[in-house]
Amino acid sequence: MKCRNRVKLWVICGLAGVFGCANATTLSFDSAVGHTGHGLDELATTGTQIPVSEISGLTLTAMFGVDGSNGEIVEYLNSTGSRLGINSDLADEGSSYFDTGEWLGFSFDKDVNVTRFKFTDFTSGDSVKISWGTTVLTLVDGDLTDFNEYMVDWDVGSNETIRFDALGKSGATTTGGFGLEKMDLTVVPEPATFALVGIGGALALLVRRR
Ligand SMILES: [Ca+2]
Ligand SMILES: [Ca+2]
Ligand SMILES: [Ca+2]
Repeated sequence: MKCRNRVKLWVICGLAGVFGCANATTLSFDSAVGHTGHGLDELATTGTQIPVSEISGLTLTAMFGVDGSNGEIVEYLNSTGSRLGINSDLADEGSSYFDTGEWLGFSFDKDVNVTRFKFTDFTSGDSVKISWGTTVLTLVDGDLTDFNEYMVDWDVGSNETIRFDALGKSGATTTGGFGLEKMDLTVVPEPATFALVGIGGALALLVRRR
């Protein structure tokens, strides 16, 4: 291989590392220390910002509420050893599940690429609407993998909201409602990173040409 071609290959590989080959990070919404769910547990004020435990420097804003005509309120977000749910004053709701009418929204302070949502106790009759911008997914049990996952490829801009609305079952048992367990995402590199990669590539070319 000619020297210049080899340099091009290095630059391409470097760019691939930045753009395509980075592994997504899993955010876990259970209550274990070191998981983002730990910071969300017992949050009672919508619009609260918390650090994302698994990604240094990334901040999440959590919004939540209950859609209904009777003035129900969310008492607090509730994470357990396996999932995140909502404790509301809806009658007969599951305090660590998403029951019909309960909703949760996430936004991040950086652009992110979201690739996976994973739920728990998502059983026949459960349904979730996941919306982001003009994208609206209404999912039932059969739409998820055997592991209660759903894959997407969403470039979510900073401060855009991903919202989960529980549409299906309710009730204080594992057959009613569902929990949110995990979410995979990658922080999109900022322009400064692109510039550094570009400068690095140009320098490599100059050095090799001499
Ligand atoms: Ca809890
Ligand atoms: Ca609930
Ligand atoms: Ca269920």
